Amino acid sequence: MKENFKKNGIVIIPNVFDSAMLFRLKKELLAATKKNLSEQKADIFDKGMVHNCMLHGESMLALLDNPQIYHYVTSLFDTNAILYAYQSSTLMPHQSNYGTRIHVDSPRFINNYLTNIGLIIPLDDFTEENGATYYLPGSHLNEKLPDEEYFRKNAKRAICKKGNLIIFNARLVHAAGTNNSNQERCALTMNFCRSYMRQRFDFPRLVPNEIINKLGNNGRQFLGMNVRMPTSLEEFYLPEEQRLYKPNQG
Ligand SMILES: O=C(O)CCC(=O)C(=O)O
Repeated sequence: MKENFKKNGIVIIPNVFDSAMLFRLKKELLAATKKNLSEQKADIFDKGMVHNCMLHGESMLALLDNPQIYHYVTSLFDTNAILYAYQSSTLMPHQSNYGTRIHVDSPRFINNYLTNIGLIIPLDDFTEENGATYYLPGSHLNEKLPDEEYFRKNAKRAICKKGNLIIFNARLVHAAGTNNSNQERCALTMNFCRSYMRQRFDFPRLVPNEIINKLGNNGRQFLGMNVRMPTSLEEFYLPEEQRLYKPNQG
């Protein structure tokens, strides 16, 4: 698996999430999407996308503590990894979304060094018809992105079942498809970065304490709770067990 991940920039792990959990996740995501669509400004670039999914339901929050996610992120990437972003990538019937453009999820290219890792959690089967992700195997090894024609000709599809977990190097060139079916194609996406990088949102400040308190150690690590910066000398000199920037974070 590790070799495939290194060579192709992507692996698909079967049977990670059971149907009861998928049911709950999809219900929470659809409710959050509906609420979002009624509240979002009309002209934002990623309309329909739910950001910061940990705020929108117990099951989506609990994914931050999921032992399988922790296992794959820490073994394929970094034991001190933190969450860069946690959002949705749903394709409504007969629609595409912001992810449909050909893109990479990290603008930085450092030869032979992984800065971010991406997860796609399909909450519906990914099929050719409903917009399964396109990706170009091995493209994470190049700084330059291919042109549209080359990508479209050589891209593969991440055809897989709901409950599978798609893990990819954030430099892999990919694109969501277009959903040509009559049902929505729901998915959650997470992106993890190194512990010394900045997150897309300041999660330790953004997520209310009562939600953070529901997380275990792994979820707290992902949220960035071990690498918070002191805002005063008082916070800097806190006793070891209360330190905001914990030791040994890489
Ligand atoms: O929804 C998809 O198929 C792709 C998602 C995507 O492009 C992303 O996570 O960056």
